[in-house]
Amino acid sequence: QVVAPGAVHVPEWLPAERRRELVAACREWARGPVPLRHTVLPGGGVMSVRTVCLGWHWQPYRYTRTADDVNGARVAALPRWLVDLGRAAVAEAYEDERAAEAFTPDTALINFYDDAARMGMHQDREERSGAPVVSLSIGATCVFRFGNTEGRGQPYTDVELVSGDLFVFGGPSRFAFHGVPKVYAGTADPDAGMRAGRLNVTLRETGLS
Ligand code: MD5
Ligand code: FE
Repeated sequence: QVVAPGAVHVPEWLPAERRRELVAACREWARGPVPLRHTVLPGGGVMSVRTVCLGWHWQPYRYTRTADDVNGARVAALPRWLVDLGRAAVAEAYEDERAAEAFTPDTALINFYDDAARMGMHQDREERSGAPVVSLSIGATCVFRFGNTEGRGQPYTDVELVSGDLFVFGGPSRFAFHGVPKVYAGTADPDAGMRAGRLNVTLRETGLS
């Protein structure tokens, strides 16, 4: 389950009940105060995933408190229970209670993929923190492409992520290129309340105040 130094995959970590809770919460956050939307890139491209944020609002390529690229509203707060879930995730992946206690996420990016959505290879570089990123996947199975820190191409490792999987990216893996080249249709997770598509929740420290 250690894919690379600092990159740890824990298959089916979230039990069905926690998956259901998270899906229900994401449905509420998707309604507002900032609605789930396709992010528009500076070059005019539109991302195929739909995103909603908590704590801080991610836009290419910075974090803001208000969604001035959507409706101007301030994003919802990151709830304490999600911070605790993130700490439990770090404890599980790294088997390191100190690293878990030190993890203080202040934002969540929630991405919804329909069966046709993809995410191109990119680095997450907007954060001003060396803290790990916690990634939770629910719903349809996808191919997650975990690359290197030099560029978008080879070498990379393709990992299938299924509903309930946890992935933690820290240390030397924190700034690796990564993407989601494929979501498998027909792999929904009705036990989690997902009839179609994939939900990914990432917990991060922005290092901003
Ligand atoms: C996803 N989201 O499945 C992924 C999970 C994003 C994004 O990529 O930017 O919203 S987060 C995967 C991730 C985060 C930080 C570092 C690394 C992977 N990595 O080093 O591979 O929707
Ligand atoms: Fe990313």
